[in-house]
Formats: sequence, structure tokens, C-alpha cells
Amino acid sequence: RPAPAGTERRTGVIGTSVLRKEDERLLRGDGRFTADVEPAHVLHMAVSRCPYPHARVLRVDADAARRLDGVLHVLVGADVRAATEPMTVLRPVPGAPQLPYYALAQGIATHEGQPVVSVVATSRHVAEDALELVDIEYEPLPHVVDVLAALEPDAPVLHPSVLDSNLLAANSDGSGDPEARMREAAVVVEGRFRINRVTALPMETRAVLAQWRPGARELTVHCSTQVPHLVRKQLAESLRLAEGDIRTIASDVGGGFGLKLGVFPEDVLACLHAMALRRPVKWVEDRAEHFRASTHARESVHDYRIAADAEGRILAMTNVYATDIGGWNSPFGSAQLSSVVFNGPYRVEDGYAERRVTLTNKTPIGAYRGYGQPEVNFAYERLMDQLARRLDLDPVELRAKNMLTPQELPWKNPTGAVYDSGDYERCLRMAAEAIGWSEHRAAAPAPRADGRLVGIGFSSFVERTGYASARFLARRGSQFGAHESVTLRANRSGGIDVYTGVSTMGQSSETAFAQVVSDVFGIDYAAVKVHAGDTGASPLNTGAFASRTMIAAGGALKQAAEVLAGKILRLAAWRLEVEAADLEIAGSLVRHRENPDVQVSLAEVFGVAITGQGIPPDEEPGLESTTHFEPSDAAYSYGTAAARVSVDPHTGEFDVERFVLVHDAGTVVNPQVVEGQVRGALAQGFGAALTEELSYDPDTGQLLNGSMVDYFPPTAADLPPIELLHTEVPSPVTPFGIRGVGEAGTIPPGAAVANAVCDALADFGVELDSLPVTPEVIWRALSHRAAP
Ligand code: SMO
Repeated sequence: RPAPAGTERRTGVIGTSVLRKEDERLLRGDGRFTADVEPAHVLHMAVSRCPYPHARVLRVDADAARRLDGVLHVLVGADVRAATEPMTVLRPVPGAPQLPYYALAQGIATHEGQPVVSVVATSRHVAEDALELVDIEYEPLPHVVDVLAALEPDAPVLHPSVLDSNLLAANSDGSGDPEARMREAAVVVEGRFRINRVTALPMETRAVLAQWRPGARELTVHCSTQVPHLVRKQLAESLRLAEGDIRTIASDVGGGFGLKLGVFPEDVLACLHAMALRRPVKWVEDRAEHFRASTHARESVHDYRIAADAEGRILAMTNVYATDIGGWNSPFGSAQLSSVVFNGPYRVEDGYAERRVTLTNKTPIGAYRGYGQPEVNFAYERLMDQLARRLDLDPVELRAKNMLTPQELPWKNPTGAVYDSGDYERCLRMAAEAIGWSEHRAAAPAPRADGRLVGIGFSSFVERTGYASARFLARRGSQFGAHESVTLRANRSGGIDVYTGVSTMGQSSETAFAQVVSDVFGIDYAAVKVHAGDTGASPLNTGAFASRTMIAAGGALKQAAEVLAGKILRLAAWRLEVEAADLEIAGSLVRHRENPDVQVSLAEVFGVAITGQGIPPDEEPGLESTTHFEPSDAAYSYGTAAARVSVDPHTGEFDVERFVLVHDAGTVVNPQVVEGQVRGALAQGFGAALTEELSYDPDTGQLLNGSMVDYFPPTAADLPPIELLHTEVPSPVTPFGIRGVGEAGTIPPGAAVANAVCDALADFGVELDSLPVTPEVIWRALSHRAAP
């Protein structure tokens, strides 16, 4: 693979499937998750949660709980009100007011599962027994759980002290005159697309362990988070502490997926208890709590329109959508990429995305792998197939005709996103070829012997990875920047320690960071050790989300490595009495390029630097570098998926027989990691597309399936066979040409499968417009249609 200009590869370890640094400890059971940290005298917290979707807390009587043997401390709403500030939102929706979101309900709870009382005891079971003794009198209030109903004038208003409706924020981004284009168009296809509420379901639920040493003014907080430095900031604000008083540590994190972005009520509560008791306090979320207390995702209703001329050239595209935020604005707010990439990979000059972020009496919605992109992909790709049918065009040719070409990039879309580079059509053509599209298109396959019909569907997407810039984020009120920061420090053993605030949550950042350092430096991969997730031992950084880590951290690592490498060569040159320009780092030594016998070990050079004994007079002692790097823009990954399904037209039962994904993540740092990231995201994508849905009873407002017994993430055996193909166009905006890769797989499964089902059932005129795609949904659609 060609290296982009300006990058240098020394050990060649970038681009190879080296074994993951993380695996040995995880496979040996030596991982350290928050629950594994067991300080002496640790206490345990349990939380009483509102059982209603909307209720006034009339009276709390915790006397009996306080008297229970083993109970040490109880907090009620007023305690939290007196001691804390409301929790902040890291990525607010522009125009949204701050809601008074406290760690315990203040008089009124706005969703089932909202914390009302917290108890600390000598064990979790005593704490839970104590909850049974807390007497809370609720007055149930009228509730609304449907996102569109919540916007009706007669809906109960959730936060009347701040807002006079449930519309948290509304805003629009766009360009041109789409309404005029709609009037001129030969054809306009439109539809209302309903996206299901799902949840990320990390294997490790949320967890927190807080310890307070008042004499030292030191609050140490272990927590399972993607953003330890941002949690520290939010905790300082809520607890009225200085940031310097807080150290957050996220050692191993058992999956984040966007759910673990920022501070949650239980984090604040555990700290308050620990500060009052001066003893460590731990809370590990149980799975039943997780379904009601951790964030949900995706739920939204999209009204989409695509206008085209008679040849199928898109003239305009619009997306007006209501997105459910639940009972509070969660730490990461609503999924904002439903606006940013609403037009997918297609050339749209005239268009807009208009969102209405809507409060409902349900668990707050937060970020989840894909962050708004699976939602819009389902809508625009369903409409592309409908447009092809209306114009009697081949859906692959229609897509190809409208895709931006490599020559048109970089290109600014109607919301201002600048697609950097890529060959979108190539992925589409490869997917069509792999799935056998031209044969299928030329002769519609006959029904199978058992009556099943076969269909093929496509989904093409462009995916934003990383952030445009700190300036872009500032305009939107984000509480973080677009950069990443690392510290590299040489040690006397001849190795490099890497310190990063990016916590380890399955994304293989330790491995990839070590690969970059090894390659830029020329030092052995094994000699690089990554220390992750501790704010007490890493530079202030942004964090692991938005598929941004390698995009931004790759540059910081490269810069820091280059700074250190330069100094190492100067120190070695002084020692060897040769010119630095004639030296190179190779494995564990520095040697002369022409005369390799002239050499010195890295351990010796590092020791000299660390002691300052034997360095040139104009050099400072020490061998350490901290750098901050902001890429020049976001990088856009892209791809096309193709699904082949067989459907029973009598029952709607269907099988995904083949699933091909052709994806471009730019320069690949570690092929096996990329493969794993794409497959993992596809598994979550298939879950959301086919089997997962959090359902609320409209009458009681309660979650109907908040347990692993009746919420169905796919197992490995449930997944269709997956065929992955890659193209590798380097991005010009990132170091090494890297694009983000962690989220892509969540995007296309819904649209590709739905399009395949609709292709199989084309003679019945079935057009699916909601997720998940289930046999029941298909059967209902069929039962409204006459057989052909
Ligand atoms: S949904 Mo991701 O962790 O930005």
C-alpha cells in the first residue's frame, strides 16, 4: 500500500496484524475493571428509582432504612440539591437550554428509573434491603412516551420551569432552494421512517468507585468511562471542587459504544457518599438498572423527501425529524449526525436537515455507535430504492449516477460538512459484483421450491469520523476540543512509555498507539508500553468517541515521536562522535547508516538523557514529549453493503443468506483490528435492524422489555454470514491517511436488509418504513397487499 506523502514508516508495523497489547491480560483474567478494584473498608451503594414514567415525589421517609444494621448513609433529593450543581451536557444541542438535572430527583421524576434515594451500606445486599425500607409516596402524573405525541399542544410538559413545551431545541441546516427544486422535479419520493429505540448494552455495565482523602483534598474516582478527563471536569463542576482535587481512572472498560460518555447521576452520588463517610463507596450497575438508568439510543421519526429529474438525478433532499431525548438531556445529548450526513454519499446541492429534539417520559437518549447515521441511512436508502422503482432504473445505476466522484472531492454538503476524499462508486461496484447483482437483475430469480422469494438490497453510506475542528465545536457549545494529546517518555530499560487519557474499551487503542510509536521511531513494538485512562498520569485530552481516536491521536503520537527521535539521535551522535544525520534508530539501538558497527543501545542513550550525565552542553536533560494534535478536518469513511435475503411471502419469515460490506477506512493500522471493529459494529447494527427494540406501554408508560429475557441482541449464531472487503484510499486530512473505523458497521444493515426484502416482495408492492425489520412487520405489510 502506498504511504501518503510526508509520512515515513520505519519498522513497517503500521499495516500489519500484530497481536493486541490488551489481549494477554484480558485472556488471563488480569484485566482490571472498576468492579475489580477492592480497597479496604469499601462500602456499597444502591439506588431507589422512580417506578413511574412521570411522578411527583410527595414524601420520602428513610428512617427505617437508616436504622437497618449495616446502613451508613442515605441521600435524598434535598441533600443533593444543597451539595451539588446540576450535571452538564458535554455536547449540547445548539439552542437547548440547560435543564436542572440533579443526581437525585428534585420533587418530580420524569422517567422510570430516575434515581430518587441512594443508600450506602456494608454490602450491596444490605443496601438493597435498605431500599425496601425506604418509604416513598409518589403522585403519578400524566405522561407521554411517544415522540410525536410529546410535541402535541395537549401533551404534559416535562420541565415547565425551563420550557413551555417538550421541544428542547429545534434547528435547521441546509443550502440552496430545495422547495423550488421539488416543484421542478419529475418525481418526488417521500416517506415517514420510524427508527426503534435500542440500547448499546456493553458487557460491563456502568460502575464507579469513589474515595475521598479530605486532608489531601483528593477525590479518586475509578469509573467505567470513555472520557476520564471529561468526567473529571463534570464532577468538579457538579461537586463544586477544583479539577485538581479529582483524579478519575478508567482502567479496563468493558465496552463503551457511546453510552459511557460523561457523568451520570450515580457517579455524583457515589462521590457525595464517599465524601460524607470518608470511606470508599462503590456502585456497580446491575443489568435491570442498566435497562432503565443507562442511556438508550436512536429513537426518531424522519420525514424524508428526495426529488429527482426524469433520468434520476437528485435535485433536492430534505430530512425533517423528531428525535426523542427522553426525560432529561443526557451527558452527550442527542445524536447529531442525523443532520450532518443526511444526504449520504450523494450529490445534493439543495437540501436541509431540520431536527426537533423532543423530551418524553422515558430513559434519556445518548450517543450510541453510529450517532445518528444508521437512522438516516435507513431513510435515504429506502427512498433511493423507491426512486429507482418509480423511474424504472437499476438501483445500483441510480446510486452510481448520484454518488460524488473522486474528482468532485473535497466537497461541502448542504450542512457544511466537507467530505474529504474517496471512491464511493468503487465500493458500490465491488459490492454489486460480490453479491451477484447483474445476474439477479437480468433475470429475476424464480421462487424457491418452498415458495420463498429471493431479493438483493444495497445500502451505501458516508460516515463522519472525528470532528471538523475546535472552531466548529465551539460554535456548537461543545465542552471539548477536536484534538488528542499524548505524552511519550523514555525509560532506562530502553523502552518508551506512552501516557494517554484514551481509556481502553475494546477499540485496541493501546495496540494501535504502540504501532504508530514503533513505526515512527523505529523502535521495537514490544518496547512500547501504553498507560491509559488515568487523569493523574496522562495529558488533558478529549477522549474515545466519534471514531476519532486514531485520527487525532495518530498525529499527536507522530509529532511526539518525531520530537523525541530527533533528540535521541542528537544525544547518540554526541556519544558516538558522529553526525546525527548519519544515524538511525533500529529496534533497540541507534546505529550509523553506513557503518552499523558504530552503534549505541537505546537503553544507554535513554539513561544518559534521564541522568543528564554525558549530554551535549546545549541540551536539556530528560527525554519526554507531550504533544497536542488537531487534524485539519473530520475524515469521512464510506462503504456499500449488499444483502441477499429469502422471504416466505405467506409468513414474512426471512433469512439473510449473504451480507457483503465493502468499506474504506483509509490507511489501515492493523487489519485484524479493523476487521474486528467492523464485525463488532455489524453485530450491533444487525441487532438494531432486526431483533432489538425497547418497547414502552403507551398506557402505563412503562418499559415492557427491560431485561435480557425479552430484549434480543443477536448472538454469534444469529448473525448472517458476513463477507468483508476493503478499499484503502488514504484521507488527506489525517496523519497516515487514517479514517475512523469503529462505527461503520452499525450503519447499513437496516437499509440493506429492508431493501432486499422489498426487492424480493416487489410484486406485492411492499415498502418497509420502520425498524426493526421483523417477520411480523413484513407479514403485516403483506396482508395489506393483494398477491400479484
Ligand atoms: S456514539 Mo460514539 O462513542 O461517538
